[in-house]
Amino acid sequence: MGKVSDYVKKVLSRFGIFHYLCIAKNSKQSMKSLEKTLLMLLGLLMALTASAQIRGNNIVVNVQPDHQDWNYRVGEKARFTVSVLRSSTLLNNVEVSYEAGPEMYPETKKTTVLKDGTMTWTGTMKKPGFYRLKVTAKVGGREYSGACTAAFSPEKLQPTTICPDDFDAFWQHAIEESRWTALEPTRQLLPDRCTKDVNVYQVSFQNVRWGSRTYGILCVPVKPGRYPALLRVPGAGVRPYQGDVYTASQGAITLEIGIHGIDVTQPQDIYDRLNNGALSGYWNFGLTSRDDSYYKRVVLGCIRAIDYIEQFTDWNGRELGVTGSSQGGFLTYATAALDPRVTFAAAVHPALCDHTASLQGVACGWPHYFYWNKGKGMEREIVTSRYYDGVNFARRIKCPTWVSFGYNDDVVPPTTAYATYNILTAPKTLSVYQQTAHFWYQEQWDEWQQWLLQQMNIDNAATRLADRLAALQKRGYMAGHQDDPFYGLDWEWEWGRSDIRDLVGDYPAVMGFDLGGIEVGDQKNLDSVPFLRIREQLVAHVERGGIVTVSWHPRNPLTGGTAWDVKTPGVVTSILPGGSQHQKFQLWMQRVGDFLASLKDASGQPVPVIFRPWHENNGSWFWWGQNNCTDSEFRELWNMLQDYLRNDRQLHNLLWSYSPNLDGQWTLQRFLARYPGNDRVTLIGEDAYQWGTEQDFLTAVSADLTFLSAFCRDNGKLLALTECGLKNMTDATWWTRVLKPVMDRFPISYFLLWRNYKKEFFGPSKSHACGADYKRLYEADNTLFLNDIRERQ
Ligand code: BMA
Repeated sequence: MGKVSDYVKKVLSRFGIFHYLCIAKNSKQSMKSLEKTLLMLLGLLMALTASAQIRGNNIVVNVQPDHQDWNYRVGEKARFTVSVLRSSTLLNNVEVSYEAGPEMYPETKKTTVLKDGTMTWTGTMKKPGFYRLKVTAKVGGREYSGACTAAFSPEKLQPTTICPDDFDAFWQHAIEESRWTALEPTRQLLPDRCTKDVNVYQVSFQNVRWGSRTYGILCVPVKPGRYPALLRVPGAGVRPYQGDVYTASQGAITLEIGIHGIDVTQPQDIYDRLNNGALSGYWNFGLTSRDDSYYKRVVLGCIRAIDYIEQFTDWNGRELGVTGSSQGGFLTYATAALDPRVTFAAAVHPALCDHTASLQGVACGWPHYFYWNKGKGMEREIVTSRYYDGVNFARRIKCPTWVSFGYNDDVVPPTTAYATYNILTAPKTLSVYQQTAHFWYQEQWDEWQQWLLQQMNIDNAATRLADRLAALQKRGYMAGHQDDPFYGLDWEWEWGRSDIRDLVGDYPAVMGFDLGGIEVGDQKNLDSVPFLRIREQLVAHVERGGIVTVSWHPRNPLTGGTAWDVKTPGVVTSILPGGSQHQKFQLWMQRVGDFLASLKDASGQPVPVIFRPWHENNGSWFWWGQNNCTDSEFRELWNMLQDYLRNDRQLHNLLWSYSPNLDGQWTLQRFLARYPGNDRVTLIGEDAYQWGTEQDFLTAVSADLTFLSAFCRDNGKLLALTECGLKNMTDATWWTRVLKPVMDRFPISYFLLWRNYKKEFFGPSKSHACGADYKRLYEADNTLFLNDIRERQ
């Protein structure tokens, strides 16, 4: 039964029915008849899955704009072509009525007969907004509608809603007051809904006063662990909930709550009666006072839900998101704005935004409080609405936010959704699906799921790479080489060539590349490799099943010198917020971000990259090194780059590697002084060269790997030698005699030999005496090259 329920919800959602139900168009419309239809449809869908299905209409009204993205500039003319089609061909002598004009304020309403089933229409707007042409054809006693809503400079739309001065004080006080009531949570297992991977419970907790409870469905992965969490807030309506078993099965705790303070597992019939009885039009309840508003308890219930999640010992203490559509979009904005514990938010066609727009003759958010009545005699309601306007919440959000809606939405006007999006100052992503009305497209649903999983660090390119590295590590350690496909000891720029492949017949499993120089807009990196070539070879290696790592030797932003220019103190200080070079460094980060964002495979998917900036920071030869900045400055530096790439640029293909230099004397305290934190690092690698005697190297590297491997084991991190080598291979048996025995003792993921630059080389070559020893390394059972890691991909 559990599976069936989940399936039902998925089916409903995918067919857009769920969201149709989320909002009855207005309070006058009977939810009951809608839900009856729903149940019929559902029965039909399930009955028909094995046989023929009913899908779509044979008659279609198509309204097509002349701009593919449906976007126009103010004053520009949008030309629409209408076609009424039967079996994909134009229908003759069809009667249509149409209305055209700014959204919710049509200027033209006409009826006409289309001789050949087609007509054109031109519309424009003098100020930013949305212009809709809606056409309804009458054929055989039935009505068929189609619409197209063109956007005019939508990025310039601004909401009308005023923010009360005491908005924050009101909500802070309300939250504090609600916390005087203990949560006193209850949890009841729903055995018939559990799956082999997910335990499903009905839970409840007190929200704003004794006895007033929020109910919901909690889904928790069966496998013990610490998981990210997702709060799902509902669309409008009164109904039971199934919970989000699907997301939970991917490795997350999910809590889907209802808002009405009642059990969420009863038969539909009970909710129908409430919906038509005591809760009918609940969105209008208490509109005359901010303290009486129905939504006050609802919003506070969402905050208490976060209080509740925070107590879970199986929550990982990091990712905590909120998402919902329609009324749930509004609640998403409210929760993310009021609660700093929320780390990401996704709002789909968010309702309750910009209530007062209609007072200025502009489309206003659902439930269109001041549309028909034009706000006459409703001063108190207008004041109240400002405390419950998605716009005033959106302004306050700080976490990454994903927003999606359709231009054809006739419940939540895109005018309000876009204006609210524009007011967001948080890192934000807009994904428009022009043609959807108040429902979802499959692609939109998938994109939303994917975004949520990425925010929770589940199933993104970097997580998949981490899993792969962990699995490969059990079989041995991978061989790596910097700049492998560009040049070697006695060749350069030969397509497909590699010193390692020349010698052993296979590419190294890991290839390293460096971005030094990209920050200043150079075409080639500090070692004269064109960035175009780096992108091409990096992607090629991933496409052939290999693994890539990227380092960055940025120039000195204060002096203009190289990464090794450490004569002038205060370089890190100068680029942190408030520093003289801060702005310049923003541009440098932007260029790095542009390059990393461009690393996509042939199907357009981001390729996973082990990214290891600010390496060797425990030495003092780089401007970010030990004596060149304080510990806290270093961590600020790390966070500034990571937050920019992760949050502002939304790059989820980077596996972050913290990569200090061979030290020999690590203590936990010293290591932690600069360590960015477990939530910021996936792989810890050391750069370990033998610059001095073999004995000194062995002593130091053994001590370091003993320390680091224990740290990695205790903190769930991967371990690697992110750079290593013996300059110019002055000892032809160094690899198997010195390096290999050490590596054999530790759970190392890979070792990366630095580049084969003629004057300073670290890798093997067929033309050098060390080649024979490297072959022995290749032949060992526990060394992995490209073919070894490719075959089991
Ligand atoms: C160093 C040397 C330099 C090179 C730099 C960045 O260790 O190999 O020649 O410029 O790495 O790759």
